Amino acid sequence: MMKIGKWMCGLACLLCGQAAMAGRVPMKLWYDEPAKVWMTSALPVGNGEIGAMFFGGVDREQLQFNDKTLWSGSTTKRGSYQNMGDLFFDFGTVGAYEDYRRELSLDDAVGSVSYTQGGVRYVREYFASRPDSVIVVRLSTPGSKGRLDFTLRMQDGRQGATLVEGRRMAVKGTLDLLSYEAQAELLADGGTVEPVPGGLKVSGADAVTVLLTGATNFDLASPSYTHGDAQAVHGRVEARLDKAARKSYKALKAAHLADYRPLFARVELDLGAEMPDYATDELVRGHKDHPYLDMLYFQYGRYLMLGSSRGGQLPSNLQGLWNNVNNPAWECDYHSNINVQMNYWPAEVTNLSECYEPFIKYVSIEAMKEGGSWQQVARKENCRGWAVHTQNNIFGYTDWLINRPANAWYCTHLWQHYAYTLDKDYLRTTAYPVMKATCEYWFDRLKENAEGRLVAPNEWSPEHGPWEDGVAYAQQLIYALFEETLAAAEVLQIEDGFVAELEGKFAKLDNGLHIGSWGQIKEWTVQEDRKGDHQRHLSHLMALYPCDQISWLKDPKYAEAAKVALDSRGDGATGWSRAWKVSCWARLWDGERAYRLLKQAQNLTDVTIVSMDDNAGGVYENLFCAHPSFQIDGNFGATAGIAEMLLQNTPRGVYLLPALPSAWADGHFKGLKAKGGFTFDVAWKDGKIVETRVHSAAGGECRLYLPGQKPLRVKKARGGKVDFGQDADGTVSFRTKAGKSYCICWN
Ligand code: FUC
Repeated sequence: MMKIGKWMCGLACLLCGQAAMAGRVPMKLWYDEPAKVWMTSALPVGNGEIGAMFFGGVDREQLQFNDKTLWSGSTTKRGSYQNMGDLFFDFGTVGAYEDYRRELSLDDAVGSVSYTQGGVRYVREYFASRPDSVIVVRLSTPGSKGRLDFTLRMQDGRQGATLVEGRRMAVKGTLDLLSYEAQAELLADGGTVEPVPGGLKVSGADAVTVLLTGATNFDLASPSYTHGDAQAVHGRVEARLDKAARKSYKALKAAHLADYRPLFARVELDLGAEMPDYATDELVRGHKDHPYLDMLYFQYGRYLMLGSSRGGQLPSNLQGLWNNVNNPAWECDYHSNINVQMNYWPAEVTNLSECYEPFIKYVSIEAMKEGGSWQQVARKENCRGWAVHTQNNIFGYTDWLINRPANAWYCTHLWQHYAYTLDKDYLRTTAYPVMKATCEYWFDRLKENAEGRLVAPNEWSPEHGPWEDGVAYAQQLIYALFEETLAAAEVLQIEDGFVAELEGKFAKLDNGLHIGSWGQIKEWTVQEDRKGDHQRHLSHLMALYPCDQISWLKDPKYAEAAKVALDSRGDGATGWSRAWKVSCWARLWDGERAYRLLKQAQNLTDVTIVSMDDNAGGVYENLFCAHPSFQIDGNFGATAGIAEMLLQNTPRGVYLLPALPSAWADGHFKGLKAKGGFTFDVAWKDGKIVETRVHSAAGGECRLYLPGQKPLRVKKARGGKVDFGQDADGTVSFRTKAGKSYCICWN
């Protein structure tokens, strides 16, 4: 009660336009010992394009780092995502230490390590700055002077030589197509710095700042996939370091916080829990039901998205951008049959629309590249438009099984970005041309079946079963593509031959919803679905989530059949699959089941090799999702799933708390987004909404689906009654003005 009351005061402040940061529960991962294993316990920082993992070792610190564009391979060779390199800090202090703490603050995107050794308090901070394009490490000894002694070495990820010049170190090299370079600069306050083989030795310093950055000459938009040569990369890296080195540590950190904090703070989730006293590994191991874990896991997905998907032209890959080896699982690539898509499920709803941009660029640039490899895949099948296979590198190379419906799936993402932002220029210039080209691919590819319905020939259901005509996966995705492209044409007021053809084809399209012999949504047309088939992909339930053709508010018999099919898949599975099931159960408004799946998704594991075992998925100590091995899709999928439990876009309007489990009886969220440019703040008590505030970015009618919950009044944020209507089915609607906020009152 206390917490809700406090928030409602906060709400009043919010309504006056002031940020209600005070009282926010800190979002932190923390541990009382150094990390031992990169995958399971080191902690990530990232600025969206470059990132690092820190271990927090006392005798030796390792900072492994990445640039998202560093790939071997080419337009004709798969290659793989690479480790860029490591920084090693050797302190040479083998001895006891105490009061050790290793932390990652999600609120600030700052990592820290502190401990006491030999009577000296050692403190380190780590962050990846977007404004300055550098990773920063600060070492200090508060209260002591001249006590920092260590050797810093830089190691190339491919065993290349390390160049040391002055206070700077560099590694560089070439891969199949790309040139890369990374540089680090050491800035010491006091003491001495001298070169040693492969590094720099610091003696008696008061504090040290290390700046690190890296780049390649990758350019997605260029036909050669490169821009400039090794010298140009060198110039770029050097310029970044020169600029950053002119700033004080304080100024670098201030710029980082000013950039990051407002983005992260857009969304708050409070499930009625304070930050517990347990270290994060202990929290997952022994106190998994503590709601703080859900708050943290939710926000971790947002943190990881900001860290791996800002700027540039590449989406986050299978590990976001964090990878310490040169032969990662599945090349740490772009898988088109669930993984890269799941990475973007939380983007709009959790208010990180700008993080969508790299994915949108990747899809729109590759799809529209004249004669590019995605177009060639389509031409080989005598189709216009474009298509991809399952595995994709960053140079347009696409292989393993063809996954034609992925083109429609990617387009649903292009549409999502519009549906939330209502950015018509983006829709006209970027999304619509790709959506149109994709429809044309399917115009050329679809065929009529015996019933006169249009079906996709010879399709699959990833990654099992036969190839057949008209499987649910393909039909449901093409349905979404056609429906959304028609909606886009309407928004853009396009009425031409293409739109007329699309209308005709949409009317004849098989929608992929067929109910089978045991009451399930059928996965295939000919082959019988096996009850109890626990295959991890839920490809026949695309229409339930992430698409929306299936809803209790449309034709409930399909929602019932989806429930039967989902239930048959079971609760086990790999990391991302469990996360997907959270969203699916949320869409079916079964909060307890969604919660159960979320708890399964948080099973602690230390398995670091690839496993397809139903029982192996979960999380590591560092809360990276374990497929296993580490796959970040499950992190993003779980964040989206938690959001889906709290807010849903339905055919009758925004449904607040549609799948609230009893474990989250009291709480509030702030800043979740719904389609149409609406942002919601909601507080609830005993499972019932007590306060709602909605901000309208674009104006228009705000529609809420609130079965059984009649609001007393709707008012403008600064007072003033607003007329609203409520239908018998629970739909509340009122008109909004762009830029204005409204309160919906329940008591
Ligand atoms: C898909 C999945 C696997 C794995 C791989 C990276 O092929 O079926 O489980 O996630 O992507």
